[in-house]
Amino acid sequence: MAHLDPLTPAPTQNALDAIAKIAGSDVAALVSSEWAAKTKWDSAASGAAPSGATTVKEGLLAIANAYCGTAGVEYSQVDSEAEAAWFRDQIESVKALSTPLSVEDKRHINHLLVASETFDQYLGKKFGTLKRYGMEGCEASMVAIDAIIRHAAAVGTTTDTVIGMAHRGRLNVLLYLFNFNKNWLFYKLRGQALLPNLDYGALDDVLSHLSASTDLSVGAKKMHVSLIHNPSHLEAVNPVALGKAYAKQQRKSPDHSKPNSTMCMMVHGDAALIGQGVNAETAIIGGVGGYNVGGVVHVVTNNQLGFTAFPKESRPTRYATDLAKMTGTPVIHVNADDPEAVLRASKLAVAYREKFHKDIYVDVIGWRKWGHNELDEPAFTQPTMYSRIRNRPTTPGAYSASLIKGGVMTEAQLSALKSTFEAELDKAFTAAQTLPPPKADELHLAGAHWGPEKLVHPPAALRNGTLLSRPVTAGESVNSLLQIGRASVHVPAGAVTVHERLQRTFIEARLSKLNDLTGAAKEIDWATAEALAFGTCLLEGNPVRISGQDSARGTFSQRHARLVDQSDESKTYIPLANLSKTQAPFECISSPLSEFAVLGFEYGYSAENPKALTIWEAQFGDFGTSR
Ligand SMILES: Cc1ncc(C[n+]2csc(CCOP(=O)(O)OP(=O)(O)O)c2C)c(N)n1
Ligand SMILES: [Mg+2]
Repeated sequence: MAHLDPLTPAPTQNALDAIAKIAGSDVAALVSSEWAAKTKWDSAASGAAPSGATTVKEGLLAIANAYCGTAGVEYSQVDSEAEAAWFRDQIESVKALSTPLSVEDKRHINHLLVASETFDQYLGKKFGTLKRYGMEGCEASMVAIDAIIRHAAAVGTTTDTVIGMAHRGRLNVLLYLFNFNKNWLFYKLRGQALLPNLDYGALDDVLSHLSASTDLSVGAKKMHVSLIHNPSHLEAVNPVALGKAYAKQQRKSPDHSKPNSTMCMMVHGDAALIGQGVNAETAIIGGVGGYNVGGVVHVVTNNQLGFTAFPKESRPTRYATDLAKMTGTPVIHVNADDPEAVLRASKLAVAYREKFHKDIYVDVIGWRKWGHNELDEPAFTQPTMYSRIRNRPTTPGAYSASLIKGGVMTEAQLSALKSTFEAELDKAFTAAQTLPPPKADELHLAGAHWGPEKLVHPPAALRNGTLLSRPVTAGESVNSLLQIGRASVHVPAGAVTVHERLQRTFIEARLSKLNDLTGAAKEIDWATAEALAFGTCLLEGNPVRISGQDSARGTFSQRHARLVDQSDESKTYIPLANLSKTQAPFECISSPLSEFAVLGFEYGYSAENPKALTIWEAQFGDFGTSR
C-alpha cells in the first residue's frame, strides 16, 4: 500500500485511508472508534505492538504509517529470520522509514536537487544538441548516492567507496557529488580532448564515460570515492567495480576480515539491471568466497523506461529489481518524488550492509523528463505517459516549494541558491574557453599506489613500444627454483591427508622430477613450471591471484594448488600460500561458472593492484591443443 510510483496517484491520503484500503472501511471506522482509543493493544493476540503504541488505535495507525508511506521494503525473499526481524524492527520500532528529517538534512537535499536541476537546465540552454542523459525526473538518485556514501562514512569504518555507474545523471553526480572540475567539464563539452598532452595521437572518450577519484570530507571523517570509467556496454562495469573494491579491501586486510573498510556501490538503469546477464553473474560471484566484498549497495535510477521500452517490454517481472530474489537480497523501493524518503531508505540500506555484510538495493522509482537523450521525442512511443510528465512539477521544484511552505527556506533564499549555481557554471563556461590542455597529474589517471606504471611516460616510449617492452631484470638461481618447487608440494604433518594417488602421481612425481633436474632429463612439466613462476613472484613480494572454473584443482587435474583432506572437505591446504611468512598473498579460486563477470572482476582487481600477477583462466573450447 506504499505509494511507490510518482506517475500514478497516491493510493491513500492518510493512515486511516490506508487502513480502509487494506482491510475495508469497517476497520477505518474501528480505528476512529472510541473503543480503539481506549482499548489496550493485546500483544498475546496480535503480536508485539509497534514501539510506543499502547492502544489499538495507536498500534493500527503506527502500522499504517510504517507501511503506507512512500517507501516499502521487500524482504520476504531474505533467507534468514534474524534479518527479517531486523527489518521489522527498523520499520516499526526504529521508524527508519518514517522518522522526520532535521532541517539540516532538508537543506542538504534541497541543495543537491536544485544543483542538479540547474545544471541540466543550463546545459539545455548552452548546448542545445548535447546528449547529456540528464537526471531530470530522477534527481532523487543524487540524494541516494550521496546519503549512502555519507552515512557509511559517518556511522562506520568505511573509508573507501568504489562505484560502477551507467550514463544516466553521470555528469550531475560527477560535478555535485564528486568534485569533478567544472572547468574541465566545459572544456570537454566544447569538444576538446580531456587527455594529457602526451602527443600519442589518442582519441578522447565520450562524456558519459568520465570518471572521478576524490576525497570527500564527512564531518571529521574522510571518504575516498572512485567512480570508475564507464564503458558504453551497459552494466559491464559492475564486476570491474567489485574486483577493484575487493583489491582495496585486501590491501587493508589481506584475509578480508574487514569488509566494511571499502564499500562497493553499483548504480543501475532499470531496464539494463534486469536485461543484462552480467548482473546475474555479478550477483552470483559476489556471493561466494574469493569475490565477496561484504555486500554491494545497489541504487536503481528507475525512470520506468529503457530508451523507448516500457517496463512490460523490458521484463516479465513486477519490479526492475526482481533479480534480487535470486540471491535472497532485500530491496527498498522508494518514490523519487519524496527525496526525504529516499534519504531514509539509503541510510537503512547502509545499516543493513554494515550489519549483515550482504547486498541490498535502493530502487529509486522516478520518471524521465525528456526522451532517452534530450534530443529524442518521447511522445513517438510514450504519448500518454509524456502528456502526464509534461504537466507535472519537477521533483526539485516541488521539494523547494514544500520547504518554503514549511518555513525551512524563503523564496529569496531559493533564488539566491539557483543564482549561485548558475554563476559557478557561467564562470567555468568562460574559463574553459582559454584553458590549456590538462597535465596528466591533473586528471587523476592513477592512484598513488601506482608506481612508474602510471601513464605519464614520455610519448616516444608509448609510440615506439619501449614502454611495454622495457627490459626487466629476471633470472632465478636453480637452487632457489628447486626450493620453491619442493615447497609447492610440501604438506606439513597433520595439515591435511592427501589423496593417496595424488601423493604418488603429483607430489612424489614432482619431487622426483625436481631431483632429476640436473640429471639427464632436464625437464619439468607445465604445472611445475607454473608453480615455480608463481612462487618466485610471491617471494619477491608480488601477489598472485588466479581465478576461473576449477582453477584450484586445474581443469586437467594438473595444478592441485589446494589440497583437500580426504576425511573432511572443509579442511584444505595451499602450499603456495605457505612458502614464507613474508611472501605476498596467493589466491587460487575456483570460480562460479561465469566468464563475463569473472573476467571483469579480475580486470578491476588488476587495475587496483598493479604489482599483482592477476590471471583469469578460461575453460572452454580449446580441446584441440590441450589433448
Ligand atoms: C549492452 C548494451 N546494450 C544496449 C545499449 C544501448 N543503450 C544505451 S542506454 C539504453 C537504455 C537503458 O535503459 P535503462 O537501463 O533503463 O537506463 P536509462 O537510460 O533509462 O537511465 C540502451 C538500450 C548499450 N549501451 N549497451
Ligand atoms: Mg531507465
